Amino acid sequence: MPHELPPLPYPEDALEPHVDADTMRLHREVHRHDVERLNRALERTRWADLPIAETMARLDEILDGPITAYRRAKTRNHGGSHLNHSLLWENMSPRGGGAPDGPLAAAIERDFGSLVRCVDRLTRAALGLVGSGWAWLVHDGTGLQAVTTPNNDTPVMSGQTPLLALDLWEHAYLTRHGVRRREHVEAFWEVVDWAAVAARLPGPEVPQAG
Ligand code: MN3
Repeated sequence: MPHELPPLPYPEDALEPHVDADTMRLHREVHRHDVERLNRALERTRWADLPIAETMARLDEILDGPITAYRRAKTRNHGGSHLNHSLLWENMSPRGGGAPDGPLAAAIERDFGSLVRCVDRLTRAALGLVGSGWAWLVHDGTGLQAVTTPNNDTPVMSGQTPLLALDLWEHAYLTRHGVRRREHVEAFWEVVDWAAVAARLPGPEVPQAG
């Protein structure tokens, strides 16, 4: 079964005025093209049917051998795009914004001091990234971190659990904001679906018996 563009969980204009419909249409096309190119890269290989998160987590192990260097590079880029964008759509909602509660609020308080400081750390990371890439709220196994990845690299490649994805490629904001990445980042905070972010938080470790 080839990879498929996941349906958008809301209409393309649902995030107006924070994310405009033209940007969303272009952005969905970017994702669609990357899914097509990912499928071409994996065609007739034994890893074509793996879930994309598993492929990205096991990239070196799965795409082994000198003749697969081209496929590995293509899979890293287009597979990362597919995984990252799939998370991005779920991270946003017309009912977004506001503040998290429950275990996510507690974890943010513990690891950043407050939601304001968490958002500030992520914003500064996003504005500090040179070139195309992503900013992330991740869980690293012990706590939350604000990190960035270049290009379409994804935190699962280094064993981290991505909770929140912020797209910093120019296609995500050029239409609406020109080169003003800060405007794009500030608009993003208005549509973040904190409940969806919280749902990705790993549960407490269950001690292994004997
Ligand atoms: Mn994008």
